This record gives sequence, structure tokens and C-alpha cells, in this order.
Amino acid sequence: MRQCFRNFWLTGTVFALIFVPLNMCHAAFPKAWQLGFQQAESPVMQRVAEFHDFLLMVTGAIAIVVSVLLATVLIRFRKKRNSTPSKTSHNTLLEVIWTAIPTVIVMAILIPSFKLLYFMDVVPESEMTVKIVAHQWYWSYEYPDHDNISYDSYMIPDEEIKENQFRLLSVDNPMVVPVGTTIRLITTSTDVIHSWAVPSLGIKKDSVPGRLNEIWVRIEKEGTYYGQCSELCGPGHGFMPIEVRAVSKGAFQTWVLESKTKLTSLVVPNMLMSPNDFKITRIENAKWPS
Ligand SMILES: [Cu+2]
Repeated sequence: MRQCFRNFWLTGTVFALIFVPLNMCHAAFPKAWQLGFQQAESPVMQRVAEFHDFLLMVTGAIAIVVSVLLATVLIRFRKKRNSTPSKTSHNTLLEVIWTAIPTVIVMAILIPSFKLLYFMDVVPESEMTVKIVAHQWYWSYEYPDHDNISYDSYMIPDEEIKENQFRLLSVDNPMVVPVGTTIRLITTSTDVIHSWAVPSLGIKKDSVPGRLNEIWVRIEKEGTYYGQCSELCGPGHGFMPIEVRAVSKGAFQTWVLESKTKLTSLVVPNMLMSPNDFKITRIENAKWPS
């Protein structure tokens, strides 16, 4: 048994040594061959990552304990070594233990899980609101606390991608927010269900027509955070990325003042999207079963 415990802690340490450094070097966009989450950049995502690591340890420990038990049974009680098997059919203590231990494990997972759910769900006192409206296939951002600035956000087409932009992730007009500010995000849709999702901020919220969903975010580090629509919403689903630009409070105020005058030109979309713009394989003259 002592050996078993030593194996468990050894494996846990190896897991931590391999996975923790990999988890630390992620930026706010997906990378080729990425393993694990992107770097957590919001209080919600930090807790999600911590909970994930905790669950990984729990499930890892369970897998190891079960494997060791199975191997012990297979080796020690094989027919060759144990030709007359025991006829024992009940053992009260053992039955209590194998009922109690899983219950304790489930409770140990359930309590932090509910805590995290409520932490994500209840919007703390927020300093400003941004309204996110989904369309087939682009996003609109509205700032009701900042003179109702509103504009559309379209993906940069492949042929217009510049050096520091990312294909299928960069947009013409990103959502701009100040750092160190608790922001209430409300989202809805004008057509079908979309989902506003930015992995590094721990957000994935459905944008549902006729309904207003609410989430919150607080970003401490200036930077650009990328995401994508995460609900299948039609042929342009993969072409409505999300770009969040977190800037200093001063830069945000300047952006607000400038946008008030400039937005008329900004809102003109640089890309008109219709299903015909995408390479879609259509089934012509298909006969559907009645
Ligand atoms: Cu969508």
C-alpha cells in the first residue's frame, strides 16, 4: 500500500512537471499543437483552470488506484498462484468503504463546482456595460454607457490579412474595453443562436434571439484576446471571429472620444457576406425522403 501511495505522488509530480509549464506559456490565441488551455486572463478563467487542474488530479488518482488494484488482482489471484479461490461473498466493512469513498470524492468535486458556477453566473457590481449582438455572420458591439457607440465587427478576409493579424481570428473593428474594470456583457442575436466565446477570458455564452444573456469580465492585462462563435449558426459560422482589445483606461477614454466622430466611417463593413461568398458544397436537385 505504501508503494501504491508513492507511485501516486510520483505520477502526480510527473504530471505537474509536464503540464504546468506548458499551461503557463499560452498566449491569448490558439497555437498549433497546443496542449491545455490558453493563458487565463480573467478571474473566471483563472478559477476554471484551477478547477480543471484539480479535476485532472482527482481523475488521475482514480485511474492509478483502479489500475493498481486491477493489476494486483490479476497477478496475485491468478489461477496458477491461487488454485482454490475464496468463497467469501460479503464484507460489510469493505462495502461501506467502497460506497463512502466515491461519495466523498463526488462531494469534493461538487462543492467547488457549484462555487465556480455561482461565481461565473452572478455579475458583480459592474462599472460599464457592453452589448454584444450576433448576426449571420458578424458581431455588433454597443456601448450604452458611452454615448451609445455601436459598430459592426467583421472578419478580415484572407487576402487582406496583414503581418500581425491572424487568419480567421482578426477582425476589422474589435471590441475595445478598458483594463482593471468590471464589465457587464449582455448578448443577444438578430437571427439564429450564436455563442460569444473567448477562451482566455473563460467566456462562452449563447446569443439567443429574443433573449438577453448576461456575463461579466475583468481583464487586468493589456492585450488582444481572440475567440470564435461557438454555436453552429450557418455556413458563415467559422467566419465570425471575436477580437477583444483590452487597453488602458486613458486609451479607452480617447478611443471613446475619437469613435464618436469616426464611427460613421468605421461601421461600413469591408466585407459583404452571403452564403455565396463561401465555398459550400451544395447538393443540387436533391430528393429528400418525404
Ligand atoms: Cu455564429
